[in-house]
Amino acid sequence: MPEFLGKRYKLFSSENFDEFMKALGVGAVTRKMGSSVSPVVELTENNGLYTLKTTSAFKNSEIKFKLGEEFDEETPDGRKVKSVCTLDGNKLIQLQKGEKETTIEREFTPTEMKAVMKVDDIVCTRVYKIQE
Ligand code: DKA
Repeated sequence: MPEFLGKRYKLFSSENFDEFMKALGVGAVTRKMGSSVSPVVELTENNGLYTLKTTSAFKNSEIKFKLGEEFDEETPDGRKVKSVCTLDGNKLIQLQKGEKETTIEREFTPTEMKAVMKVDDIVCTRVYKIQE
């Protein structure tokens, strides 16, 4: 079982998140809330069913998926999208299709998780540190 499953990673740094949310049409109040919190992210797996939990004072969200199988997702800001996740080594690659196409690549290491999120020509990078 990959070492990063079941570990909790807390947001440590964030670049371009406001621009990323703006490009997705997220309103000013939600952007402010979204930018002010440091979510904790945890990926677990049980019999091929993966759960990605994101917890923060603003919102808790959870997606459940099987690798390569499309599922319906409601994003923390309320967009309804079709998502598909694949795992490439220690990198979880999520493609979200809605009004816009978004990719979120989360690379897990024993000490941190780095999320690179792309929409249009915007690249947002968020680094999360492992919680002991
Ligand atoms: C995270 O996991 C952020 C995930 C991206 C959410 C997209 C828009 C959120 C608006 C509050 O840290």
